[in-house]
Amino acid sequence: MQDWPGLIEAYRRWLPVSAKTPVITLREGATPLIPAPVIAGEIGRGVKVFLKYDGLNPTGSFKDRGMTMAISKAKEAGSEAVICASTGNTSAAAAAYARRGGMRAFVLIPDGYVAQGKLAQALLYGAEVVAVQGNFDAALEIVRDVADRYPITLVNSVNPYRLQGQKTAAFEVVDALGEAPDWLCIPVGNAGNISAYWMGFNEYKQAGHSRKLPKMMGFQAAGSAPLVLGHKVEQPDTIATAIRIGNPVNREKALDVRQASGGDFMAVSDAEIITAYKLLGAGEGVFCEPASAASVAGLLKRKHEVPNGATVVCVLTGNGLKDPTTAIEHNDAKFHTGLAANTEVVAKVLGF
Ligand code: AN7
Repeated sequence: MQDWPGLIEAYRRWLPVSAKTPVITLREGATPLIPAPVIAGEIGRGVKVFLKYDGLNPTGSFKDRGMTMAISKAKEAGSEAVICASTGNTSAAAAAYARRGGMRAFVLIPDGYVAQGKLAQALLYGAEVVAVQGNFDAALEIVRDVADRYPITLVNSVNPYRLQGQKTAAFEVVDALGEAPDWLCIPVGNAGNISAYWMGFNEYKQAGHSRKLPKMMGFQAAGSAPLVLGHKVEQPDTIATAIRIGNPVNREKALDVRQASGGDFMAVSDAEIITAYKLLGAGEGVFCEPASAASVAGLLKRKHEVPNGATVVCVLTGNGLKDPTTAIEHNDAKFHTGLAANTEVVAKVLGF
């Protein structure tokens, strides 16, 4: 098998890069589309469900797709430093790609609301991390100001190159299925990814790679669902810290996507997110982070509306290892601790 070159090389003709662009890559992309028979079984009626497991990117989330583009273009423009606000995954990706490109990375995070693995990554990759006493939305305002005033490139999803890179996930889905799915279920925070997928599906259709476009089904956590409510949420709250966002920057784009695709936005509760998270783990053998499970929670909530025989793709945006704390607190496993290291004792507790 030929070595995968990373998504910029693989999809070069679809991306705003030239021979002069220094490609900063960790060979992101080419993530698996995994059949999900247990989830499909909950729906029945010949519905097929697939998981786009973007948690298998180099830093463990879909953010790598956007970051290889944003960082390569920042490097091309001569930038020496990048900055972002983040609920965790953007900071991990920005740090890894910026350092790989020999640039400084500054990241602002909401103090106390970033999953352990993500914080560990930002630190280990060599970012300069600032934890602020405020939520993601407050941190984003600050980094926008800083990027306006100083020679630092902003790499949040207001940076258009981010969405360019992220649209390649839609290409991969169509390449794998040979057609676009009927539904795409996706977690929504800042609404960059849903907008990027829609762009990708449209470009591929225009080029004749697919005949249809999916309905775009965006799911937000009930405690931070500004797109469902139709207004900002001042104090967003959810166990899915990745999507703890009250004022999405790509709001207008996302509303257009909903309309143009005939899709919908809906809120899922933390309890529904955790149910889907556990089903993915113990039912399908797929470990994603809580925010990602919102896509499956949403699909199960809307299962009666899925047409018979339809193909559904749920996007699993981040790896479960990002947030071990939630996994350890929320599972239905039998966990026997403190036992003597003795075969009889162990066999007995296992029920033999
Ligand atoms: C796992 O890292 O906003 O709707 O700062 O980490 O494109 O914002 C993360 C978002 C879904 C939402 N799933 O995507 C950040 C950040 C996971 C995420 C989303 C995020 P968008």
